[in-house]
Amino acid sequence: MTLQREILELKLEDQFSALIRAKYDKSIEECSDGELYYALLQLTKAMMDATEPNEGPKKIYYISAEFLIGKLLSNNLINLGIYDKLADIFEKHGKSLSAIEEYEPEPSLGNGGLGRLAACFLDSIATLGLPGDGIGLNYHFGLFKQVFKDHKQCTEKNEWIEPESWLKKTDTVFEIQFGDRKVNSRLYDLDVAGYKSGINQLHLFDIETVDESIVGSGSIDFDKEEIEKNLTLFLYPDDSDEAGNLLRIYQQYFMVSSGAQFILKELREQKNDLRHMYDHATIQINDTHPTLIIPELIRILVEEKAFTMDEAIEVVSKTCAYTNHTILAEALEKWPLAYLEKVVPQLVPYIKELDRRVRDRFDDESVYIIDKDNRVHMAHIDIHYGFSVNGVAAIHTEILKNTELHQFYRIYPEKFNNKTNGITFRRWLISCNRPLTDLITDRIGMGFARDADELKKLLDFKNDTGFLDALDEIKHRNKLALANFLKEHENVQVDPDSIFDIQIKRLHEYKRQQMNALYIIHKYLEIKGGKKPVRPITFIFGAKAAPAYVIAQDIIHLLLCLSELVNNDPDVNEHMKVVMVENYNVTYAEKLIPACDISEQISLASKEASGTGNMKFMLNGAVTLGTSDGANVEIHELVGDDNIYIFGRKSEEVIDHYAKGDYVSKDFYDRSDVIKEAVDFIISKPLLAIGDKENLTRLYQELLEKDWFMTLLDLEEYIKVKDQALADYEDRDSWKRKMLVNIAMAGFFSSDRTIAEYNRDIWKL
Ligand code: 26V
Repeated sequence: MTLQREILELKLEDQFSALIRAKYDKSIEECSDGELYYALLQLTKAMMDATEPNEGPKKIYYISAEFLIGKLLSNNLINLGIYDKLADIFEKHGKSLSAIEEYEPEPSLGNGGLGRLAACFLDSIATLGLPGDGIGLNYHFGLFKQVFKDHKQCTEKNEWIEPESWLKKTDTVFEIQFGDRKVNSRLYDLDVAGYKSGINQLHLFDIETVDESIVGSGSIDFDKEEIEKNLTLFLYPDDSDEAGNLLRIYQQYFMVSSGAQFILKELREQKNDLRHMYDHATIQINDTHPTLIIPELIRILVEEKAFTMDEAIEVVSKTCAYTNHTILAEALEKWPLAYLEKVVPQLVPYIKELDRRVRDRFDDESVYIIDKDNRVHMAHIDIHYGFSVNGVAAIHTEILKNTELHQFYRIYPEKFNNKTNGITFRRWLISCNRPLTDLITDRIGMGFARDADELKKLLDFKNDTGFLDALDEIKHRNKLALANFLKEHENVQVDPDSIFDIQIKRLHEYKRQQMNALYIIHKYLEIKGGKKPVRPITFIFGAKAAPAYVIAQDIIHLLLCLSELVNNDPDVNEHMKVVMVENYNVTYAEKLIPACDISEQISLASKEASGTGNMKFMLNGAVTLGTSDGANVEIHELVGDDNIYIFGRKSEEVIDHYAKGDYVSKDFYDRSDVIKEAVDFIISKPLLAIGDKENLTRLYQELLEKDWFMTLLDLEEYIKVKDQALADYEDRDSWKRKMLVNIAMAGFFSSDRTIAEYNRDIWKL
């Protein structure tokens, strides 16, 4: 150890010891892990406070309904460059930093990929030293916490805000107007530390009169009409009735009006000319939830800043850019004009004016903002009145241009661009997989933490058996750690020598967890029939389903019933296990991903805009089993045929089936004994003995009579290719090489690259 490092370490240790002496009057040894966590929280916040902010003449505001930030301690320590030092200090005192990290509650300010992407982007924006803040809402309970009862998903509130937390209460308060009622929005800030770089902020707005007590314990029910009390309690409150829909609009307007006022305040403080707002700010609209910021800004400029309508529209259109994250029709928001009239009547004349101008210019109903049923198409506002429209993976952007948004592409070809998603390697490698990080650093240094392309240097070790064995050993160690965790948390014993096959993502029919379930049934029946796999397989799932999404609930039920059946069947349970983890979240992902052998990315081609889990798995040495969908296509191009398992119909064929309406699932069922056997098993005696007849029968019928996401179309090929992957796993040397190639080629998927592209093409900071 160099003298300088020794002094630095001493200083940090002294600093920390003094802090806990003052806080608890104890030594490190005497503190509990919980106490150490709160002390570290305080130290880290103080250090971030003392770090320079990223500044510059222009700033990006990333506005999003979701920021799935996960726990922050480990990431902040890494980015401040003190993680290793602290880990050593704690070890010296008989404590473990990873045990201390467990004390942090995980905020659930997001649902899935869209929210996690926003969090990765904040990390990369700060790391690249760009001035850029997030704007969102401070949900007190966030997305629900999932618990399983009777093989079904139940929902509870997820409390995460403690008296001491990362949130910093500010003095900034804005007035928000809903018709003739006014409420106050208070700003809370979270520091976002870049990797060995400056600090940015995540601005989370909260209604001042919020009242957590209106929600009972262990429940997520509350009075949807008590806006003053409920507005910032939950992310995506149930919208199956009018009150729920109105609440979502209240939330959206609260977010954008707070955001707009905040941005204008910053511009004013910096004495920037609002007439050139676009020279000082870009607002990146993350999916359509924040779309109302466009009419809101126009309204403010016209009513309070003496702009003409033409001027306001021009300035705002040059400031706002839109990212599309899905082509699923049900996710493209369309609010009834009548609802907007109820919640934000002051915006309605502006929305009508924006629509009128579109109608003046184009004689094509499909691009109107307000349709013939008086519904407002949020994405259409973004596309007409923003300067950039981007998709999130190459194939997704092509589908937007050629199919989904083709009418718009014809009008505005120059607005469309692709920005393939990425992930921050600080969290998804350095923080979640220390052993692998150490191995990589040992061979190629730490440069990849800033320049992810340096991972390619690992290709030099393709024939180095020492390195390949070390990789394999690390994978095994991570599997063992996960097995221990699953024993403790899910009460299931899995074999660390088995193949870990993992599918973790939101539950949705298009992601086809049900296809994986049918494979499991197929394997189960094979084993029952005497055909044993060479090596045991552990199938792991993690997924939350929207409470009102009936078929998704049925799929969860099937998975939980299968796990009960398989894990307790002595003929089978030595050869396979099925685990559905409870309350899958970012923290869980950080434990599952480093331990994965096969990464399941099996969406129906054309439906998964990008996926980002696929990138995280690849980076941690898992091999993808996937369709030609989203970023899988780009992973395939990078690693080549030998290092990925691709199956299933291509997007063109799928889109063609939708256009012709000629997919009939029953035909596939009738034609194949394998399919028939697997599907019939859903309503077989052994499963009905465990599960609920209503749920299982409904799912069975759905697959036979509708199967909108074409599970049966790809099932046979899925079984074939998955069996091939499992067989190939036995050629250990070749599999280790596949792992290596996946890690080495993952550099492209660093969110630093994605953000550099956003900056180059859209933000121009
Ligand atoms: C839609 C809905 C509709 C029902 C209520 C809740 C809810 C919440 C969010 C959304 C929008 C979903 C958009 C989304 O999450 N897209 C995902 O974005 C990821 C980041 O770009 C991408 O990797 C995933 O492929 C894409 O599904």
